[in-house]
Amino acid sequence: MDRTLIIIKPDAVSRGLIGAVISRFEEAGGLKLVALKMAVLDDAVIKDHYAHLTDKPFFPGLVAFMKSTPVVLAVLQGENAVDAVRGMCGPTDSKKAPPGTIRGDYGTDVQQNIVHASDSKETAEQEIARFFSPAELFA
Ligand code: DAT
Ligand code: MG
Repeated sequence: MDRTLIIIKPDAVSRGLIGAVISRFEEAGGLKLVALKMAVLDDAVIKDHYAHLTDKPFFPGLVAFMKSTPVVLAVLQGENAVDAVRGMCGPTDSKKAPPGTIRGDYGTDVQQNIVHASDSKETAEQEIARFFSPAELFA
């Protein structure tokens, strides 16, 4: 069983899509929610989370977007959860994401793409630890 972190981003939160996004993951075979909360992210945690992007020209806009509303943080567990969830999200750019993927069905563009999902098992464990204490994770 793998675990992966998702963040339901401000575009989805402000458009009332939290339930729709969570339903997609719950309805996909084997994925179980094992942690869930809302939070407003601060600059420091966004910088840690997107450390691979801090030198990109779009980074200041990404930070402003990610803290523009509360987000939903969740941990999903299931067989091959990291790859299964990434596949369900679709590619980063919503305009290139096929219908049937979450980004393809709900996303607007490359920034407003509804959902973050961890990209490897190692990243997932780091990201889960960034946002959840052990007591907030359920078996
Ligand atoms: P992903 O979210 O698919 O893992 P990533 O890690 O490369 O993609 O980028 C993280 C986020 O940064 C992405 O969801 C939205 C933003 N981003 C990436 N490339 C961008 C670009 N060219 N313009 C604006 N925002 C971008
Ligand atoms: Mg990424």
